[in-house]
Amino acid sequence: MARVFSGIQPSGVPTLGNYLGAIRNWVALQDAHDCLFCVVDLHAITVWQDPSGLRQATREMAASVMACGIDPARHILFHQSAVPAHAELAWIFNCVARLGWLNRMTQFKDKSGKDREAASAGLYVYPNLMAADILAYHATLVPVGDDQRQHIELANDIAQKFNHDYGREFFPLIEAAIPVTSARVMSLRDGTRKMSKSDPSDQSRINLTDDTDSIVQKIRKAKTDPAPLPETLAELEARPEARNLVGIYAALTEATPEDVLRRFAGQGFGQFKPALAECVAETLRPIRAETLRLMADTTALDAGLRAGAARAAAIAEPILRETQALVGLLPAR
Ligand code: AQP
Repeated sequence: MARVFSGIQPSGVPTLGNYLGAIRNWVALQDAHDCLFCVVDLHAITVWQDPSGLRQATREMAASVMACGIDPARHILFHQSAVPAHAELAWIFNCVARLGWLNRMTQFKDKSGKDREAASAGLYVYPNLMAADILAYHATLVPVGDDQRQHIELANDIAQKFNHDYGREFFPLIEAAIPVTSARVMSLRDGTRKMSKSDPSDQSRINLTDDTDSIVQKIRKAKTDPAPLPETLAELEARPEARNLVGIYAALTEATPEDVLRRFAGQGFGQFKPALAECVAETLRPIRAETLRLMADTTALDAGLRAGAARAAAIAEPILRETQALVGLLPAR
């Protein structure tokens, strides 16, 4: 059975984009796979995080993914920093990955922006840590959004180079599980930028913990245009905000954007937005309620994460020790 690894950064409250692009697919994978779900706090600190905010966000992320349907009894849910094998393997991968490979990573270019010199070294080597996250468990299936495809390719380059350099087929080939139906959800303020939990504007996103009033208000204020919805998808090409809202409705109702247009063609946003808001609110209502319930007992939440980490470490430790032996590092014990 393929082992699944997936991570999510506690860099804010999870958004509808994280849900439709990632968490919902994790839930679906649970039935047929052994899964590790990781709150990747070491990735989050590649950009500044307020320490108490990070603690809160780590718990909130764990609570949210459980509220979405991840089962920590059948699978493993933990926070990355509690399993030192991630950071230890990442160092070895820092020595395997080539600068030229990292220089091509578009996420670094996007996140470092114009002031690249001021970006952290951690942000630059982020893909090496991501490769370690996956390969520390010899996981072979990684459910991610389309934006992460390049990082999975890099992880495979690292694995192959390691296997070649040390003369053993030790790390397996990783496959990115990118669901065809998972639309990339874009910002509510700018249809050309992805919806992000770290966007400074709360109005740009739907948080999984937003209540119905906030959802209705955010969707009412979402940027659109005065034209009614067209009959074909091609006519939405130059209308990224409208395209995004149609895509969200389609993803939530498990329909195609074409189906949505067939239903709403000719109607303006005065009619479409309330229908969309209702659909989003319906989906998020039970998730929000369960997240709040879990967040009310942080002692239990922390204990659950630590127990998950112990189970994760039991898989990763032997793989790390073998990696170290292949590299020629003397055993610690
Ligand atoms: N807008 C999105 N649409 C579809 N999928 C998305 N994902 C993120 N945003 C969208 C998917 O969510 C998973 C976890 O993402 P992450 O938290 O590890 O990092 P990210 O992709 O950088 O997500 P954010 O919300 O934009 O975080 P910040 O603001 O910290 O950068 C990934 O599988 C991703 O594809």
